[in-house]
Amino acid sequence: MGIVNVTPDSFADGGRHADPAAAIAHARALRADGADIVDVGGESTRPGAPPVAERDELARVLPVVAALAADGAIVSVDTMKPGVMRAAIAAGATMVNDVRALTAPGALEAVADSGVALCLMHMRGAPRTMQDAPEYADVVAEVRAFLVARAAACEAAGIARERILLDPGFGFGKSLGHNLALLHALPSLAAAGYPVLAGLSRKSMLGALTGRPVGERMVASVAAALAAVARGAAIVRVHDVRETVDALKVWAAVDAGRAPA
Ligand code: 9MG
Repeated sequence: MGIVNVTPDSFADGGRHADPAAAIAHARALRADGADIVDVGGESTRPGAPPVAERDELARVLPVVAALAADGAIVSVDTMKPGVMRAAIAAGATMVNDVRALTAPGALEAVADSGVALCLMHMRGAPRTMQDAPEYADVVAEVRAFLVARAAACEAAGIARERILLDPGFGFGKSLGHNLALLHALPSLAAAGYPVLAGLSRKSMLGALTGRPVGERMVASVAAALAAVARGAAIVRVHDVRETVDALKVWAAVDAGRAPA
């Protein structure tokens, strides 16, 4: 999954694809590099990010979603707002990626009324405050229980199990230790029976491990993506699609022990 931020303030590429034409060109390049899905977002979720009005978010994402869907791309919309979910689905998005796991009023219904896929992510708190000393008694058990409960709520609302993915939400209200515990324990989340999506690309946990600023975390991001796939992730959400695809090809061939067909 390639990341397309149509925002002026995302942490890793803020402003570079802020207008729809630049975002469309970027998404097309990510597809050419091997992205199977493009995730289009119009509101930054980086720690401390201010909220964006629905009207502004719609103006950012809808032209991008529509153009990519017309290309035949699998388009995911990264949003917490039910109104944006509905409009993006009408414009051709076939997946909703919600960092609030459909907890906003009306979000469950917006997705249940459609046939699209859904990523439920765990976040402790809200983007503005989530990194203020997050605490857990058992981060792995708590994140897993939250996600499984949200998936059950979605299924009860009529969303078929096959449409649901789970994501532990690396960096969303978690310390470095929490993030590493979750990555190490990814197989236990995968054992819940839903495909797992992992987003580690360029995140501050990689800066903490390597000492590198955000613009120099590509190698660490590729290593993290490989680690996530090796531990059961079905989808990795990344900025550096070409490098990640290359690394995954090598890893998959070694894992299979034979040349690709
Ligand atoms: C929007 N967004 C930013 N980071 C993310 C992550 O790790 N997972 C998902 N699903 N979305 C994310």
